[in-house]
Amino acid sequence: MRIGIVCYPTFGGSGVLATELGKALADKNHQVHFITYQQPVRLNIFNANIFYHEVQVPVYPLFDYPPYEIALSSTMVDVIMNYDLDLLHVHYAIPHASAAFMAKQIVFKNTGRNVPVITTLHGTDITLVGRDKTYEPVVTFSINESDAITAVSENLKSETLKHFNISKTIEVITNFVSIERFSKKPIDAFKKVIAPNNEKVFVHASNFRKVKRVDDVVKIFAEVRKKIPAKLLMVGDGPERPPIEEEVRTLNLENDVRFVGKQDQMEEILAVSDVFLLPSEYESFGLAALEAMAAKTIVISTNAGGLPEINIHNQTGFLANVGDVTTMANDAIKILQDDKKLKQMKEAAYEQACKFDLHNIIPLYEKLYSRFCRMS
Ligand code: GMT
Repeated sequence: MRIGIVCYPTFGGSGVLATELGKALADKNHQVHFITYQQPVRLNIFNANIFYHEVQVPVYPLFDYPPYEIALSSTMVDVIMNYDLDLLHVHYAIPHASAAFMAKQIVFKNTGRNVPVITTLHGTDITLVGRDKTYEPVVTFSINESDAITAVSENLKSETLKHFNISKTIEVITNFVSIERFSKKPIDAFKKVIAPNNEKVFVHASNFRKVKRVDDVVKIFAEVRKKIPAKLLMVGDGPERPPIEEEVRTLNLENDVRFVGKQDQMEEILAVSDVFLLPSEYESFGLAALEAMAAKTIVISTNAGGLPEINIHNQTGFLANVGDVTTMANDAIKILQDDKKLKQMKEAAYEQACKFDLHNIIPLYEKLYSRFCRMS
């Protein structure tokens, strides 16, 4: 099939997932056309089946806010017509679903062809931004106008139905991980650099927004560090990073906490890690946690949103209420003092991640697409 994929090209989970989906589809001989304003970060390979179309947004002195959505719709129209796309799959509703609706109308008017649009809901497009009254009517309309709607977890499906007036079925197709990529053997030299005295390694990876409660990561680590020699790697970047760096200095933890910025080789970092911390206020799914589990790193997270659908309490890691840093720290201390149980949990985390291997999930998308296949 010839599939158009629209996503945010940044390090965010929806863009990562959409890019990995496109790469996996290309490996299965589908022709995949990425339509974004920048090369997606994980689109770092050459594959003859992958095309990248950059959305150009011309500036004009009149525009305080250049109309990105119009430029995006126009690029979609151009790619659909010139590459004869079979369907458009848009990730993150805002503004991709409404831009796709507009493109679909234009193509229909010009050619009489009804190009199917599939919208995948990812998280804050529903739970935070999308519910704001400045966006809600357009989000509701464009979700309902999609030919198919998918959500990345059962929790996100129910949140969508709770907060929006949705007249169509929402199908759950969970996020996935490449087990092959993330189950790398730890590189000893790398481990030595991070934890020269064989300290336990904690990792947190996110876009450092408020919803991630990054300050709780530091609070948990500070408690653990009082009892256990440990290091914390903070991966990623975002608005909360400067105050958190300040907090780390105030707590005199700067020798044990390293901010390593955005990283392409997450699998190498995760391979030498013991515990992934994700104390978020909300996660529709928690793709970063799933990648950690695939690398045999246990997850200590909140029980918010879709996290309990991947992280099983006392098996693959631990769950606690949002803000309960004491429980999260105590769980970490306990498990790190019990090497046998830690090893068992790491294996269980890996086994759980295998259920979400891309080879299990990609066929679900292909099956969905095939429902909209043209007969000719
Ligand atoms: O919704 C967001 O906050 C952005 C989005 C992203 O682009 O990073 O993250 C969401 O989608 C990911 C991929 O499906 C999920 O793994 C994240 O849990 C989800 N984030 C939230 O729900 C906060």
